[in-house]
Amino acid sequence: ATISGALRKVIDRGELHLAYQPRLALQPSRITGVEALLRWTSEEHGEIPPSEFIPLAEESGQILEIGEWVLREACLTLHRWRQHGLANLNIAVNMSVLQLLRGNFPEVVQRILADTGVPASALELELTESVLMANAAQTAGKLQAFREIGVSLAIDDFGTGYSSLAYLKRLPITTIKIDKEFIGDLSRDPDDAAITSTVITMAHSLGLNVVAEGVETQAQLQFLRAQGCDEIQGFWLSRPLDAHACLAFIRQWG
Ligand code: G
Ligand code: G
Ligand code: MN
Ligand code: NA
Repeated sequence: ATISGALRKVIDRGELHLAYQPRLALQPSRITGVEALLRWTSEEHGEIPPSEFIPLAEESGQILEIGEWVLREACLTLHRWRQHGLANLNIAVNMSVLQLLRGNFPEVVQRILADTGVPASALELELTESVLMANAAQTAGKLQAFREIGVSLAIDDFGTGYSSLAYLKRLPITTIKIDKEFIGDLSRDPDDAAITSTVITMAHSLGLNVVAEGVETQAQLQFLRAQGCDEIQGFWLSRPLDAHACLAFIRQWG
């Protein structure tokens, strides 16, 4: 079958799983949570990256079913970890705009939280900047429903799309995730350093939490700490890990 054909049976065949990437707060230094990242190992086609199959699932509408599977699986894992001594751990889940625009998604989220025993305050939903801004008028109202449930909302890949600052103020978001494109060149490119420190300052003045993605080196970490960045993610801390390895990693971090 084609990749699209194989995708149609992906849940029934149990070919999806999640990887988890830890997220570190800088002051004081502690692991605050993980981001759940979807993985597909197709029996027929091998590993297929999400950048390839998520657009297909969005085209077919199957992203709704897959997104629900991701959210449930992520919450089940988090609940297990919270019961095993990591009671304050949070989870961030990537969300497609199609899920957001679907009318009843807040209820779906609420049901999954109730079913799995995860408090709303432990869940953050990530939406990409480009998608949020392209649908800003439509999405602002939808986002409010999630805030009313008590989940946090992050703008992912910040800096790669275009953001109207007016919308940043108006959207009921809680977190900005600075795209790894800016972090990667921090030490070499003064423009990237200027953009990053400006985004941090601006986000803080709007009362938002700032996460830097794609942190790979000690030098990047030191720059971000000096600029008052709240949290980091990236290979410097850890690659995305399977659930078992991620739990062990968080435990040994202390
Ligand atoms: O981890 P990785 O580089 O493979 O992720 C690639 C992209 O896929 C990222 O932009 C990430 O936001 C997206 N992605 C990962 N998991 C999910 C998911 O569960 N749902 C959606 N909609 N996107 C995801
Ligand atoms: O778009 P989103 O932020 O959801 O996607 C996260 C993606 O970034 C994942 O594919 C993940 O594997 C990747 N990633 C996480 N940390 C690093 C890093 O330090 N360097 C690079 N190059 N990629 C990273
Ligand atoms: Mn993300
Ligand atoms: Na990102």
